[in-house]
This record gives sequence, C-alpha cells and structure tokens, in this order.
Amino acid sequence: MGEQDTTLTELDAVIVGAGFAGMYMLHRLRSQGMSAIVLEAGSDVGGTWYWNRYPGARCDVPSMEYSYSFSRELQQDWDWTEVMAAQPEILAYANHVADRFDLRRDIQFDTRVSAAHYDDNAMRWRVTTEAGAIFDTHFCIMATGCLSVPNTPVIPGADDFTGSIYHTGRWPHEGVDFSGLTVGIIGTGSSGIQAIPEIAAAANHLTVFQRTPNYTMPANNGPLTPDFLARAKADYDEIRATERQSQAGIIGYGFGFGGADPEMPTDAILDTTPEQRRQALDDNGFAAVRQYVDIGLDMEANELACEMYREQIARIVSDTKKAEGLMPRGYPIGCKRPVIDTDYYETFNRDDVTLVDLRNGGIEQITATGIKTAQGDFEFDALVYATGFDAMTGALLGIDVVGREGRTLKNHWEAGPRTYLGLQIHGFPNLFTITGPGSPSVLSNMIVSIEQHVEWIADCVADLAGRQALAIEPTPEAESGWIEHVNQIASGTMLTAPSCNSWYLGANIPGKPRIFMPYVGGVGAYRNKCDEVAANDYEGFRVYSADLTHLQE
Ligand code: NA7
Repeated sequence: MGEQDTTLTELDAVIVGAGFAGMYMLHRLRSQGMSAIVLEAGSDVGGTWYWNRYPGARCDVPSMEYSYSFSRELQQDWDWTEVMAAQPEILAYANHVADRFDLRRDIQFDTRVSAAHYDDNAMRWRVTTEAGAIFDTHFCIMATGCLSVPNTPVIPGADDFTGSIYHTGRWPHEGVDFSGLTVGIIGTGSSGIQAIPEIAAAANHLTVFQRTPNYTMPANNGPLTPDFLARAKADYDEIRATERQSQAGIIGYGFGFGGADPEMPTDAILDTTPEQRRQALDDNGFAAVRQYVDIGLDMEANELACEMYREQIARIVSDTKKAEGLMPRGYPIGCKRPVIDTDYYETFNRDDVTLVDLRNGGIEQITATGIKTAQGDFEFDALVYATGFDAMTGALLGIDVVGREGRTLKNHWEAGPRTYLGLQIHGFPNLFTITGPGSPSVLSNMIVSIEQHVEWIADCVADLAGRQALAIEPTPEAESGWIEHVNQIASGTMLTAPSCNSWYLGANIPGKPRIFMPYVGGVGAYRNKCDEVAANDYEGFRVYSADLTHLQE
C-alpha cells in the first residue's frame, strides 16, 4: 500500500481515463474554460493502446480514419505509415496529441478511481482514488473504455504454474522475448489471432488452446504511399463528414492501397450453385465469403457462407486434423466481433505450432508445467492469456458508483446495463459515460463515436451553464424506452442469434447478464438522434435548476 493521500480538490469536471476519450474530453472542457482533471490508472496516455502491447497488436480500422478529426492541423501534420496501424504507432500518436495540446498538466497518472458518490445536498460528485484523494466535482465523466478490464478465466490450478504468465491486455512494457521458449496461449479472439503468428515465429514451440474457432479475414495491410496520404489529406473534410453519417463510422476510404472504395455486394448466396461458390473461392479466397448480400439476413444463407469459409481453411491448412480443428461450426458469421489477421491460418502449417481444439475435451486444470485437458497434457515454459475483457460494463462496475439517494450502479444494472443513449443513467445526475452501453461504441470506429460523445457532452454542460441549471439526468421512461429500442433493433440479427455467444452479449463472463449491449442502429442515425434530443430541449432528460426539490422522482 502506498501512502494515503487525503487531499481534497474542487473542480468542474473529473474525467476518468486518459485514452482517446478522456484526452479529447479534457481538451474540450478546458477550451470551454472549465477546470477539469483526468484520473488515469496507467502511467501514461493511450488507454487500450497503452495496455495492449502484445506482439501483433494492431487496429482493424484504417489509420486515416482511426484518428481524431477535431483538429484540422493535427490531421494534416500526422503521417500514418500503414493502412492499419500497429500499436506502437497509435501509442506514439496518442503521445503526440497529449504533447501538442499540453494535456499532461491536467492528467494525474498512476491513479485508480475507486468510488464516485453523489452528494444529494451539494449536487456534486465526490470521486475517490485508491490512494484516498478526494475530488469534489460538478460533473463526473467516465471515459473508462469498453475493453479495459482484462478477463482472466478462473481455471483450477492457475496459481500452480511455475513459468511466466502474461495477459494480452496487460502486456509488459519492456516486451517479452520468447526465443528458445515453449509457449501456451489460451484464446483465439482478435488478440489471440493477432498474437499467434508473431509468437509462433519467435518461440521454439507454440501450443494454441482454442475453445471456439473464429471467423477471421485476411487484413491485407500494407504501407501507405505518400501519394495516397496526400490524396486522403486533401479529401479529409469529405471523409470525416461521410464517416459521421455512416453505419459504423468507417468508410474504408481507399481501402486496398489507394484503390476504389469497396463495392457493396448485390448477389444472394442462396441463388448460387456449389460450383459457383467454389469458383468464387478460387478467385477471391476468404474475401469471396463476404461478397453476398443475404448472409447477414438469413440463417440458411449464412450457413452456406460458413461452409465456404470452412472450405477455404481446408485449402490453406495442409494438416487435415488441424484444418478441421480450426473450422468454426454451430454459430453464424457476423455474430462475434469481426476479426482480421495476417497469416493466421498459414501459421498452423508450421510444425512448431500445435492446435488443441478444446471442443474435443476442455481444459481441466493448469499444472506447474502446463495445461491438463481431457485430451491430454501439454507442457510449456510461458502461458499467455488472450482471454479478452469484461466488456462495456466491467470498468464502470469496477468503481463503486453511488447516485442520488444512495442508489448503486451495481443494483441499477443488475439485469444488464441501462442507459439513455449510452450517455447517462437515471438516478445518476451529471454522470456521463463516453461510448457507454446503449451507444454504437464497439460496433463502430471508436474514435468517431468518442468525438461525437465528447462534443455532445461538452455542448450539454455548456448549455446547462447557460441556463443556470445545475444538473441533468434521464427520466426512467426515456431510459427504459431506449433500452427497449436497443434490444429490439438487435433482435433478429446475427449478433443475437440463439447460437451466438459473444462479449457484446456479456456471454464471455460467467454470471454476467445476457443482454446485447451496444447500439446497432448505426453511427449516423444515432448521431442524428442525439442531436435531435439536444435540440428538443433535452427530450427524455430532466434538467434541474438550483431548486433542489426538483431533484426527486
Ligand atoms: P475475445 O474476443 O473475448 O476473445 C477471448 C478468447 O479467449 C476467445 O477465444 C474465448 O473463447 C477464449 N477464452 C475465454 N475464456 C476461456 C476459457 N476459460 N478457456 C478457453 N478459452 C477461453 O477477446 P480479445 O482480447 O481477443 O478481443 C477483444 C476485442 O479487443 C476484440 O474484439 C477487438 O475489438 C479488440 P470463446 O470464444 O469464449 O469460446
């Protein structure tokens, strides 16, 4: 335990988290003349890109688009080097932004927030850190990230392992030298699929423990040419405007190294013959699986695409048993977060990579020297957990959040997260969540969604000040209506298919309520809704004046 810090600081806003959301929020509020501080558990900026330093960590959104748009000068000055940037480059960008806008002077690092309690009388939040410092603030803004609390499954014997243990979401800053070592990795989500080819290349031997094979597509990454960069920069205003009104905040500008934007499919897979589908695989490989219009709409169509997908694995992976082991079955394409990779399946053609398909017998326990499964024992020197995160709600529920009249966030969210627009929660006035559950967040280009939320929140608090109002919170009706809408538009999609188990649904964490958390309605429609709500005098919210009697049910 460090020394207790009992200082009390009064501010207009406390922002929790110094990732891309917290950094921009700070910049915005400061430029509105507000006093604000960012409290950050890590020792520097970057959020997810600060923690996830595992080999192969990379963004799956084109770098020209996965970047801030709020400063024209910034976007003109920064030169990305690859179509999709690797973690070190994104972290360098975050650091550049912190320096450029002099953000660090209002960020307190190595500071984990443990509690945020609303004081009904003062109508202010008291935010407490693990070290005991207290921040007394008008607004509390959670920029805590959607994938920031690593999930380490509880496996019997986990503490017995005598070799080194790593989690992709908490990778050592100095890196890990796997040369000469045998390694075991659990998990084949995005992180595992990115790390496996790199670890396999570095280590003596890699054993992959796979519970559910994923559908992953070749990333087709590559360097950005100076010509492409110049063209994209010239088009930036249009790129950003289109992103903001798009479905996912990504337009795939010049995807394919400066070529045309991808064409939307028009053919139905249900109208094709097996011969045509084989030909499509001959011509386009995995990309052929995406070229049909009906696979997201119809289970039968989706299953045909899954068959094509499996056939393509068999074409790449020469060992029939390994190929069979890598084939996803029993759940549709489009249910889990899409994964893209570099040489993932090719890696399994290496003799020094073993696949343990846990569908043939699961993990029984971790031992001093490896993992015991129902299909045999496997030994290695180092163990990597690529087992994901307690997504979307983990970080918020990890803080003891207590709102009006003593209500706890834990109780309020017992059956799953409830928010209005993913921005605010009934009973928790002046608490905002950036890319909270109920907003497009993880279904979108996070930076586009972050900017939209930051700007909405910044305008909202400026409006409140303008009308001498003290607080804002959603009505219970607006919150219920929104959650119903979030669920209703997700139902019937592949994302909520009964056979689908994803972290979008909370299905990766034992005991977590199964509810579809992000908003599937699209970034553009969602932005328009948020703007409309604000323009309609904050429809669905209660805005409180200084008259405290209004702050009740
Ligand atoms: P994910 O996508 O949640 O993947 C976690 C993986 O770990 C997944 O393959 C899980 O299998 C596996 N897992 C989790 N618990 C276990 C146990 N107990 N035994 C075996 N395997 C297990 O996390 P990522 O970090 O890869 O990616 C998260 C997001 O970060 C990603 O979508 C991008 O947006 C960036 P399961 O599928 O649950 O059977």
